[in-house]
Amino acid sequence: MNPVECGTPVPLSGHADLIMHAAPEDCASYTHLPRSDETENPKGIPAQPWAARRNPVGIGDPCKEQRRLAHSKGWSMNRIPAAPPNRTATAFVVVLSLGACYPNSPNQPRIMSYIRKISQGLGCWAMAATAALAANSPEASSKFFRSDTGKNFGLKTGPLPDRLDAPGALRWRLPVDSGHSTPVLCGGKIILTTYRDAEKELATVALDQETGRLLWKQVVPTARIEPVHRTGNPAASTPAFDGERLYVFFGSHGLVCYDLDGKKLWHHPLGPFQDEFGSSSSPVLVDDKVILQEDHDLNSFLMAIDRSTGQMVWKTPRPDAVRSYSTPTVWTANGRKQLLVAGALELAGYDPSNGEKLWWVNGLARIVIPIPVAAQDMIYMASWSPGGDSGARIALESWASALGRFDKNKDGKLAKAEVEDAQVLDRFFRMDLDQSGDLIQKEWDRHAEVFRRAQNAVLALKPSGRGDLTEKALLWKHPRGAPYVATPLLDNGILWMVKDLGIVTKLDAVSGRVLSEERVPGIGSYYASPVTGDGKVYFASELGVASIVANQPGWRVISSHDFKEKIYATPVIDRDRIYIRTEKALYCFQGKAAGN
Ligand SMILES: [Ca+2]
Ligand SMILES: [Ca+2]
Repeated sequence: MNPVECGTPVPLSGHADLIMHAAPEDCASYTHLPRSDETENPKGIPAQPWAARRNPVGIGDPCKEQRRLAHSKGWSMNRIPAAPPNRTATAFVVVLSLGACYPNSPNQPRIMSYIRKISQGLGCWAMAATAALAANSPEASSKFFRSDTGKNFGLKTGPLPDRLDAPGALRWRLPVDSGHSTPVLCGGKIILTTYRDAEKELATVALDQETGRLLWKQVVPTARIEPVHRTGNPAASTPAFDGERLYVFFGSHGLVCYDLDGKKLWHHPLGPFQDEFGSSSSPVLVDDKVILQEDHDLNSFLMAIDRSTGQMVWKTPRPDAVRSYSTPTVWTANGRKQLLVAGALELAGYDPSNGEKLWWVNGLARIVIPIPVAAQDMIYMASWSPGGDSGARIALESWASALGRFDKNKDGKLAKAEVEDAQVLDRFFRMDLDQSGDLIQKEWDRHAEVFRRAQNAVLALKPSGRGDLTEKALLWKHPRGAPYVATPLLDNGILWMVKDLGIVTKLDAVSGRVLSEERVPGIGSYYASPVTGDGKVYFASELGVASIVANQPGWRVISSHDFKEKIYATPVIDRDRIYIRTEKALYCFQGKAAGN
């Protein structure tokens, strides 16, 4: 263990996969360890396919809502698009001009999320004070994205920094490989999944939570890396943790279980999934099972895997579910646990013991990325995707019309070479369910139906009973403010949401009343979900601007800091520290330091 030279990137013991870069004010605490995974990760092992999570693309993003709000507030609409807007709409009837808005904010990474184990009958971590025993267990003390079921981590956070650029606020910065997964804190370790593009290497790494030093790294053997969306990353799903074992999902490589020392316990192969954007949904835990939701173009399913053996317990097909990238939430209602599963157009409740679909509610977007937020007896579901806003809907023309325009050889099918419409070509892969290279009416109509039924909204639900609860369960519905990727934050009766352009909408969770519609300093897309602690809500934009807003009914921006490194992962708060993962590094900020 050698101290790292202050401020100098230093390759770790003979491998340059992780480099520690000591913050000058804290360099004495930096040490490094040799990697401990040599036996698990031999180079040249025959690899296997695996997939990653990636970002769905929608084609025209009308951005009407953003424009309306920006106009009313006098905001600038400037933003930096990741790609030129696609404005050609021919086969699709776009009932709204695309304007100068950002094209499509894809989805994120984000993805990710989780759940956690909670004391019986109580639904959320905020109640953990009543479950001291559970709170003392390793599992209960672990923290990862939405392990708090959407609430904050309780009352023990803080002090947290008011300014990330204040002197002493940065405890350490550690350059890490790319990845959109959210850091997992467990047993004094920070777990990350990573991807190195040059070597096509997918890995799970463990860092010391105090110092950031590398403890171990495990690489999964892969023959190929499946393509991801332009904003996606193969290391997108956030691991789950139960106090003893980590459950790491690498798309079509499947689910891998490690102990806290990095020893592989089992591997459950999965995929490949039919989805050119890959898979980003994250594993969640309930009872003795690991739950996975995989909604892709074909063969979507929800499944449970035995935590200890890696064997499948049950698998429930989701034949009507087209691609989406949400993650299930565990909800306890009337003393019974349910899996809340959000997919395209529909939120459903499943019995975790056997996978039975108990009820469902329609009214979701055509691509759903945020995860359900569960309160005690309420569920909040926000979803948005291009083409679902009232007055800005995208509709697919009829099959007869499309045939008339494109079917040059009059065989009743549309070959890719026949279609001259960019909007259809953009979606050709997902529409061509049998991957035959041409579209038939059944494939066309299925996609048209998804557009027809899509709704962008925030729903407050109180489901009770079985079957279709669309009408019965709805308490209120808000048509604006729903994010594309970032999961809402429910705290102290306020539902916080951040969507592209940095628009933050705060709703009264009981009534749905708008408390405020404002904008944080960072423009552009938002993939990271907001988190809260110590009276502050932290936001992070794709372009790397982190903003701190006072957690109060009124609106007050405390500070903003530009990392100048892209951010996709959701920050994690633990006591007086906040961990922020950028595309290049993991940062640990501390509120106790001088200057805060
Ligand atoms: Ca044809
Ligand atoms: Ca076909």
